[in-house]
Amino acid sequence: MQFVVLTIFPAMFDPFWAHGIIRRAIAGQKITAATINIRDFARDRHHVTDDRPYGGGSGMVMKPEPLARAIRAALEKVSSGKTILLTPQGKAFNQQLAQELATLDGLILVCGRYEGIDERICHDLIDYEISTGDYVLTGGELPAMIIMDAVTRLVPGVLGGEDSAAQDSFSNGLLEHAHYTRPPNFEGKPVPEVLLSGHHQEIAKWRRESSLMRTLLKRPDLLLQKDLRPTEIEILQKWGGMIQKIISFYHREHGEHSAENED
Ligand code: 4FM
Repeated sequence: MQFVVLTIFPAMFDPFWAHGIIRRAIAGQKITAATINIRDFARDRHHVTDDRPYGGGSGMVMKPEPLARAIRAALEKVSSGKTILLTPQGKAFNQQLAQELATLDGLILVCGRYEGIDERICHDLIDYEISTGDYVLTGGELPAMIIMDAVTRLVPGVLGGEDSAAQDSFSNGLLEHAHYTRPPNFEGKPVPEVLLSGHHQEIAKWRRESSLMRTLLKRPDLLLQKDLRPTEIEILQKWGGMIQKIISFYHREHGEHSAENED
């Protein structure tokens, strides 16, 4: 995977390239990482990249000519690269989109600044408009790092175990199971016993249930979207039955027809 970032603040990316799994992926030649300074493609004396908006109003707009030249320079560098503009108006970024992007050979990430970029850039020179979330930042640089981070760990050979990315949250439509490490008792809270038992089958079963339970409690929307497996339906039915029992017990204790003292 080849990443090229277009930005007026290339130095923001130096610490990003220099740490952790991203650094290792570059060292191991699983990815390449480069920045292009949009300012270098401005041809006036002061290398200006912004201008006042037509129609008036406050704030500045990113000029089209330097940006267009920078994108064309990036396209020459990256064979079969796709261009991405980071913008709140884009398609919502998620794990599925990360997986799609990870299959491509090169990504050119275009980071705007100021109040926006000239609309005419988008039509011919941008393949994807992507948003990392419903909030407004001062530029596309942080979203570009988010995309590269999520995509890099999906590039074959970047993560240690071949199946580490396949076992992620979201790749199966569920959140990850709970994790524990030593000590066996931390501030009065013990590690679930089954995890200390060494029974691999029981541990796998516990993790599947933990995963489903966490998703139900924290992100029920994910369960509504997911094509559930028969074993998952079985577990949900078991819990549903348990909840029904608790409610029935409550009604028996309080008397089903005593509407005068409800709740
Ligand atoms: C984008 C500022 C373009 C100026 C931004 C320009 C964002 C997001 C975001 C800010 N990008 N997801 N949310 N960008 O806020 O992707 Cl010209």
